[in-house]
Amino acid sequence: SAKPNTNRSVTEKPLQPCQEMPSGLVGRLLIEFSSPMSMERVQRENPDVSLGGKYTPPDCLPRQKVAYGIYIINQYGEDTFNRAKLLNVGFLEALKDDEEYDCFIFSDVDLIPMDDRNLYRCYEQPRHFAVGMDKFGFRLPYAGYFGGVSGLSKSQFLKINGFPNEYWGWGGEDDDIFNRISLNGMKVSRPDIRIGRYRMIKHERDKHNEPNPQRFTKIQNTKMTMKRDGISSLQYRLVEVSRQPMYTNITVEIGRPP
Ligand code: BGN
Repeated sequence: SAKPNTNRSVTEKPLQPCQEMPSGLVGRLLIEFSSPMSMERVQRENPDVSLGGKYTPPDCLPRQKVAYGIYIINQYGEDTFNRAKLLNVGFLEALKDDEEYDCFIFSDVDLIPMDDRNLYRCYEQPRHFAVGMDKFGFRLPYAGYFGGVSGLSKSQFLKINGFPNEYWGWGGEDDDIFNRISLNGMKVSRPDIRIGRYRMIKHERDKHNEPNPQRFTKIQNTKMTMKRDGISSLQYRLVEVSRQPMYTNITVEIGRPP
């Protein structure tokens, strides 16, 4: 006597690829920081997110495997901040979790997107998402700006040897990344200025992130430095990996300026 077939993978219809533009987007979002947001509320409103901030659409087959997880990369200790090196760490640590990730979105922690049509996926060319930030009057501060939030596929990222590890303190590392992209024959792609809008969470001036006086000369030398300085030369020491309900918190020791 044949048992009823309870094996889901045999009985369920194969999932259809997800739509190019997901249904249920609302467009402009009301972003204001006057009422406090709690992690509990974020959790309650995102019940499909699992431990470590991982998510996969329940009803369709994703076309890309964006690091479908949220990783916060936290610099250990009190030495000078190094944004681009932390982003490199995020790339490698996410891949340690899942070697199938093929798209990486790199975001400053203080930027909140104001429109859900600004899709966090990868594009034919490296993507600059944060084209309209409130502090710049919702415009690009200059044509070659690549700061705030950006996204590269795994192959685009590897083509430019990742991001520079040698920008200590504020400024220039995003311009170096822009140079890497151009020097490798790629072009930055961007959303419409009406869609790529962001609000920055107000905060006091960061400690240990003074403007880097070397940045002006460093961005002149990307062509030479990018071959040796990047994901290929990245060195760091993992201090802690902590899986929270909505994100994975990674603390790393990345050294200090020479
Ligand atoms: C630029 C900085 C960027 C920064 C933007 C916006 C430099 C390099 C020497 C000119 N670049 O001037 O890193 O994201 O301003 O604040 O300082």
